Amino acid sequence: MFIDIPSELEAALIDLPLPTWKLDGSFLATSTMKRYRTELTATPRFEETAATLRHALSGEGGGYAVLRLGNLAKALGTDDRFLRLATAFAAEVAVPFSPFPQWPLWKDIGVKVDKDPGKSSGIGYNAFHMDLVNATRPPDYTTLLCIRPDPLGGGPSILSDAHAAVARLSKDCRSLLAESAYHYGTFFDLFDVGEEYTPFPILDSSDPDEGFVRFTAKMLARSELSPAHVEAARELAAELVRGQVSFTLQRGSYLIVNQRRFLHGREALHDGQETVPFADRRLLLQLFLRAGAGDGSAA
Ligand SMILES: O=C(O)CCC(=O)C(=O)O
Ligand SMILES: [Fe+2]
Repeated sequence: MFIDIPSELEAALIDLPLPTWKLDGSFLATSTMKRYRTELTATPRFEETAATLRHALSGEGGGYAVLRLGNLAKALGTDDRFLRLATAFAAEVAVPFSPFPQWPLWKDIGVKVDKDPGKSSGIGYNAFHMDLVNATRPPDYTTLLCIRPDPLGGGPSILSDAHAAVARLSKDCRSLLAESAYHYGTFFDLFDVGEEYTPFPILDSSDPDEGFVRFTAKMLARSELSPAHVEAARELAAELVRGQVSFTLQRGSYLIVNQRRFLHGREALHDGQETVPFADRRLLLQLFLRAGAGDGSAA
């Protein structure tokens, strides 16, 4: 699931004149998508790299990929030109968009020592979850671009095949997970992710293999649930951990997760974050993607 950029493609990408992107509402504009695609298609070995990426995300057994853009980050730095390249790769998978009106396309995930340690930008264990779990139409893909890893060496990403974890549960447990008995978090001011969904079922019986496993292990500590539903959710959380893979994102690594297949999270950052100046702490940029009609994963 790790994808290296062939060196001749890397060389061409360094010089690629990608223009600043335009938005159409909360989505990347079609004109930008077309322009980026035209530029990329003219580079050597691009089509096969994009095909490998799409296959890793949607092929049999797939569901996530890490595109290694570290050499490009080294050559270009990690500001605008690099972000345009990452956006162009993302646009080969689905349509980039921002559900948060206060954020442009990419959202910073820095490190805040005072925040709830188990939440986004906290320093602790960020348990298995899908992003925007309580929206009726969560983003089809969530993506994380590593600008700076934890300088103290912590914070590996964790990923787990959600449907494989569900398949290992008992029938009784799965029945409980299919009940509309779960809820998590707040919901306001979000674009293009549907309505607030509360309470929701974790398993959507309409499409057992490709539907979302609408889960966040964060609900175990933060939402009031009945004892039977808590127990079922705990069993799912344990199976996700049993099946997990983990790896540390390096500078320039771009993690793309198909939210219909895999759930994600992150191990704790290394102790001592308060001794690291804010500007040196781990920094990711997050971008969401919406699958279009006709590619087999439309919402
Ligand atoms: O910090 C990470 O690696 C993951 C963050 C995350 O999953 C989130 O903010 O939704
Ligand atoms: Fe997340």
